[in-house]
Amino acid sequence: RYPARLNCVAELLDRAVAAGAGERIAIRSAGEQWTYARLLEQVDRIAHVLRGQLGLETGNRVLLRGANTPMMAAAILAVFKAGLVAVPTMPLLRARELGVILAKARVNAVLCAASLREEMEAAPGVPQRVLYFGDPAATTGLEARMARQPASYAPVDTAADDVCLISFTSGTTGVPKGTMHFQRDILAICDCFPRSVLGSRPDDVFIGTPPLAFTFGLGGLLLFPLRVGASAVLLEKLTPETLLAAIQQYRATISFTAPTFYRQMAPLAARYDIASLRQSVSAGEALPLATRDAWRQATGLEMIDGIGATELLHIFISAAGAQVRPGATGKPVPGYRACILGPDGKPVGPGVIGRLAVQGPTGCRYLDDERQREYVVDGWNLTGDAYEMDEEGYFHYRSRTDDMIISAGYNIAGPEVEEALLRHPAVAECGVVGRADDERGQIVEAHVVLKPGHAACDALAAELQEFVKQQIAPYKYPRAVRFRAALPRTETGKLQRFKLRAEGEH
Ligand code: 3SK
Repeated sequence: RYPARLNCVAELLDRAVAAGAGERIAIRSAGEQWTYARLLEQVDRIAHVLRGQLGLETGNRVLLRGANTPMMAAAILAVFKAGLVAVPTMPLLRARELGVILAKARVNAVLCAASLREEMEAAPGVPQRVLYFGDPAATTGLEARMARQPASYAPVDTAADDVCLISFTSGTTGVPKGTMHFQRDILAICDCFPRSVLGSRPDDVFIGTPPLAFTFGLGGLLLFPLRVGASAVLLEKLTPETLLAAIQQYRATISFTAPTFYRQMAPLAARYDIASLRQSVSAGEALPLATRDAWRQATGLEMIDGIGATELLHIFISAAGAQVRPGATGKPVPGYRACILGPDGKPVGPGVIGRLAVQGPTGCRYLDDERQREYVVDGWNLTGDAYEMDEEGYFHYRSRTDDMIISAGYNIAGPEVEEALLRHPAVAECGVVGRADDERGQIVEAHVVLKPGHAACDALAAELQEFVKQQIAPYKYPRAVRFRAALPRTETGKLQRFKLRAEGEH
């Protein structure tokens, strides 16, 4: 329960500094270190620029664009604190995609990293109020204006249910949707998963790859650390090698990244001293058992798997430590409830695959989008995932509901076939989809990226088919195997199966 009037940054930052945390490190990045006091001052100066100089009013929307840097973090927090609405965007978005967001969110102003200026300027419908940051030579940029502002700013007296964030998701279907979140939602995600599953502490050092523009990164790399007085490491353009090196360098204790990244880091981990790491959180995509095993063998760490959604802001089913059951995502995070619905919309019991339905302190509010009626039904959020609950109340991921392949009357979950393929030593990545077939309705089609040193050929395709048949029910084996150099993914790393399906139709 939160009070009716609430400003999330007053709770996360002003309160920490007032309580004496000013000299603690809030953010580390390449070549920079910001204390809580410095972060607060930067946030306050930006808030003055937004309200005083740009003349923005409560509820106005500010598009934010930048890599994971202290300035990007400060800009997001300043927007919240000033009673405005942050519309963070992925650094990789192109001008046309930015134009869609600018129009849909009716953006009033833009704060953008100077390094991303070109694409921003090329976007259709850019508002007049645009400021760039991160260019030390600029005399008219955000920093120059900040320098002329007072060093402190009183938080705007916002209501707990004032919208402060519109987070866009292109999801895995490619059509962007804006999800609106309240001031209180920002605190709610900090008080659920990190508190009850992660067990975050003031001495923690959070690190990882998700962009701050993705709510997985916003929570894990900014909000969660602030809530407990811990510190975050914000780094740009991480690779598996550089993330391992950064964990070593910053003595990071909690990592946030996607399963594919852990899979790529596992064989390299022995080259680095990452003994400081105590928790590794995997989300963004289903965690294959093979990846969990590889990471455990390489590091001794049992990963924390979690399912989250931009619509619900962060992770709502997960498990850590002794609660982990490999193969299951976990149980509803305390504060959330979940059940499985059958085709008639009624809850089904253990052992039956159905649609995952979730309720909790956060939930889906699409901005002006008809799909709201499909996502929230009778107060339950239908995430689009097919899950199964076991007798112990653990939730097991099966597939996205639209990724179920129906072949000759069999229901086949694409991720289960992917999981089997990933166990083959030649397979780096794969995506499995249904392909229309006259005889069987659909057949299972595997798109496979090979590890270096393995050549695509018919013999290897046949070997992979046989390999799958040895591990799971033979009717699930991929009747078609296509080798490719890379898989299509969203900016947040999710596999775009709709693109794999579309490719085969041409
Ligand atoms: O979209 C997701 O998969 C996700 C995972 C964890 C936290 C937040 C999100 C949006």
